[in-house]
Amino acid sequence: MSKTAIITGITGQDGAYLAELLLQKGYVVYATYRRTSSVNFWRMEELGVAGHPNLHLVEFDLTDMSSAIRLLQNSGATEIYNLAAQSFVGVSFDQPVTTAEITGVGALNLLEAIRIVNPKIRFYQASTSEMFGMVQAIPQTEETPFHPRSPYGVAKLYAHWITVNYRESYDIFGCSGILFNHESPLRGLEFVTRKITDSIAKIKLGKLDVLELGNLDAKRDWGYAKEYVEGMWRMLQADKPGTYVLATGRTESVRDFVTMACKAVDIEIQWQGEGEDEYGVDAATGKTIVRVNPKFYRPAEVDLLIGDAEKARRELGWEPKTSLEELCQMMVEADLRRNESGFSF
Ligand code: NDP
Ligand code: GDR
Repeated sequence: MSKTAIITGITGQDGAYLAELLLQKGYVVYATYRRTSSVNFWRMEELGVAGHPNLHLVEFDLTDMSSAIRLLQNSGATEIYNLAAQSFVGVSFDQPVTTAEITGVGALNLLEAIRIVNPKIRFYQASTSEMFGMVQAIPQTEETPFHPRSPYGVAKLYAHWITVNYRESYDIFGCSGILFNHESPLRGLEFVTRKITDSIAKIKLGKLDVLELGNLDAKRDWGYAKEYVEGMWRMLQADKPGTYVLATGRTESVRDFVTMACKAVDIEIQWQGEGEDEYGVDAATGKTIVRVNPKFYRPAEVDLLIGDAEKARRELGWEPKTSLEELCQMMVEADLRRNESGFSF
C-alpha cells in the first residue's frame, strides 16, 4: 500500500522538490499552502507535479494548531515534513514576532497535533546552519554549539530543540535536519544566489546595468536543493530518529559566487575598492556591473558556514554530488531562458 505524507510549505523551493521526489516514490502527498490573493504554484508547475493525481493541495497556516490537528486526522499521513517557515533571514530582523510565531512555534503546533492525533507519525523539522551563527568551530557538525545571529536563527533553534524534546519526552520519531544553504533554479529571488544569477543573466541580456549587493565577504556552504530533499526523506526512513547535518563541506564567499555566475555567461569581472566602496567591473567593457549597497547589510551577520555531513553519509548513505560550478551554471542558464522569454519569477 502506498504511504501518505504531509509537506508543509509546498509553494517554496524545497516543498516543490520534495513533492516531486515523494510522488516518484509512489506516495500520496498532502501539500499545504497559505491562502493568498493570487496563487503561487509556479515551482510545482515548472517541475510538472501540479496536477498529479496523488497530490492533494490543502489550505493551511502553520500558526493555527486546530487546522494542524484536522490536517493530520483527515489525511491519515504517517510522515510529516515541516518545511513551512518565514525563511528569509533579512526579513526576520524587521518581523521578529511573526518569524517566532511561524518559524518557531509553528513546529510546536505540528508536534502537539502529532501527540494528540497519532504519536506514531514521523516528523521532519527543517532546521538550519543559521543556528550555528557566530563561528564556534569549523567545520560545523551535529556537536557544534549553537549561537544564532538573527531572529530567524533563534526561532529555528526553538523548533530544533522542541523536536528533540518531543523525541525524548514522548518517544515521537522527530528528526531535525540541520541543512546548510541549498539552492536551485527554483530558489526565491530574494536569496543571494538567485538574486545574483537572475541579475547576471539580465546584465548579459542588456536588461540591467548594475547588481547591488550587501556583504560580499560572507561565506556559505552552498549545495543543490534537489539532493537535500532526498536527505530529508532518508532521515524519516531510518531505524531511529536523529539530528543530521547536510552540507557539501566547501565554502565560498558571495563575491566568489558572483565571479562564478559571470564566468557562466563569459563575463570576466574585476574587483576594485574595499568595503562599502567595493565594485565589480566588466573587464571587456570597463562598465561597473556590481556594487555594494549597505542597505543589504544585516544588523548581525553569519560570517562563515562550512558543514561536515559525515554522520549523514555514514548512517543514511547521503552525499552531495553537484559541484557549486555546476549548480551556478544550471541557475544562470535557467535565468537566461526565463529572461529571454520575458517570464522571470
Ligand atoms: P521558502 O521560503 O522557499 O518556502 C517557505 C514555505 O513556507 C513557503 O511555501 C511559504 O508559503 C511557507 N510558509 C510561510 N509562512 C507560512 C505559514 N504561516 N503557514 C504555512 N506556510 C507558510 O523556503 P525553502 O523551501 O528554501 O526552505 C524550506 C525550509 O527549510 C524552510 O523552513 C527554511 O527555513 C528551511 N531551510 C532552508 C534552507 C535553504 O537553504 N533553502 C537551509 C536550511 C533550512 P508562501 O509561499 O505562502 O510564503
Ligand atoms: P542566508 O541566505 O541568510 O544564508 O539564509 P541569503 O542568500 O539571504 O544570504 C546569504 C549571505 O549573502 C549575504 N548577502 C546578501 N543576501 C541577500 N539575500 N541579498 C543580498 O543582496 C546580499 N548581499 C550579501 C547575506 O548577508 C548572507 O551573509 C538562507 C535561507 O534559505 C535560510 O532560510 C536558511 O536557513 C539558510 O540559508 C541556511
